[in-house]
Amino acid sequence: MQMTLRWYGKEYDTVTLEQIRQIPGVTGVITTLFSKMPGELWTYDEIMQMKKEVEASGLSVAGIESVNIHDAIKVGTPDREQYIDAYIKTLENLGKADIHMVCYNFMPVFDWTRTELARVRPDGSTVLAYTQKAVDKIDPEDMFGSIKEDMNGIMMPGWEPERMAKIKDLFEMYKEVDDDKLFDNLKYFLERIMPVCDKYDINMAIHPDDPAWSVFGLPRIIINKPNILRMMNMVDNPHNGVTFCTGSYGTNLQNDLPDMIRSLKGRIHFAHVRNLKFHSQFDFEESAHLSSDGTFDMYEIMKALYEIGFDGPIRPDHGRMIWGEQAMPGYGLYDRALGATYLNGLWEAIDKNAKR
Ligand SMILES: [Mn+2]
Repeated sequence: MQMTLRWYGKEYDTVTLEQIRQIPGVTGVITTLFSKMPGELWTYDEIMQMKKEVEASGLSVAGIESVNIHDAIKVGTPDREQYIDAYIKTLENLGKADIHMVCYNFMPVFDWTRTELARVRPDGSTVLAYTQKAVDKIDPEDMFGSIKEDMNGIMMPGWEPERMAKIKDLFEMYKEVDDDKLFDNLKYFLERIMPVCDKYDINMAIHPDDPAWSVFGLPRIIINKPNILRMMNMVDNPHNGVTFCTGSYGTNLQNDLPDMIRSLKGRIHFAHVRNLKFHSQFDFEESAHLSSDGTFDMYEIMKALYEIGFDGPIRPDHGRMIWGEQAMPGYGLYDRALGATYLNGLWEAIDKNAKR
């Protein structure tokens, strides 16, 4: 595996490449062209400019998170063709730039849903949190309002004001889309892009829906083992793979994370590893990475990744906000650096034990 950190680009991120480079064992970043709207073409020159900047700091671009999918593709409207064509062109440009992993998601309307971006924990740290009760009480539009207020003026992926201004229209678009239709539209998209992925050896890594169940009545499909195996089988190409995000699949306590990892051998192209602390089945917060601080056994998760021969990029996922840091919620430097170090420690122990 290659340990990485997510980096949004110097205009958007409070963390610098120089800081990331000083985290022991972190050799690459997962980045994006953050100003691009879903459906917009990424030119070769723009990609190379970003890549050169990263490489000048001594790090590599280990992959892209994300190239976002336009709603027309998810809904399956006739104008999806132009957006798929643009997506293919973007993949081609990434391939030419020698970038071979692309994370994306197929979530309708919202990228992810949390009800609090700064829940205070007993130790004074703040974390992202989710309570179903809060979601059941509010309107999706109010949801956007409250999230926006909590962002410290920082734009967050999937919650771009331009998109959220049209939230009513977005819900209207998805009215006729159920789980099966969403699967069909995903299959159509994947079949169209697989030839360019084969040509340039690009691993597509779908990110699970977060939380892993339907919110606000919208369909959600990338949520559990049967659904993800259905997706792997419906387009049976090794380039059709997943981002294994423990914090997202883990929102559903029915999901056995190490078992899911083992069932996806050869198809996990990217891993997000973080822990959650559950207070009840539908009330959880994003704890520190350490097993004892949350609900998941991080050793078993890393061991399952090790045992399937996972060799892609991995990153600590959202971190707590600690030591007075001001950053995009979940994306500060300090706690993610602690997370990377902890995950590297687990990996070293597992590796040495296996070779003994
Ligand atoms: Mn994730």
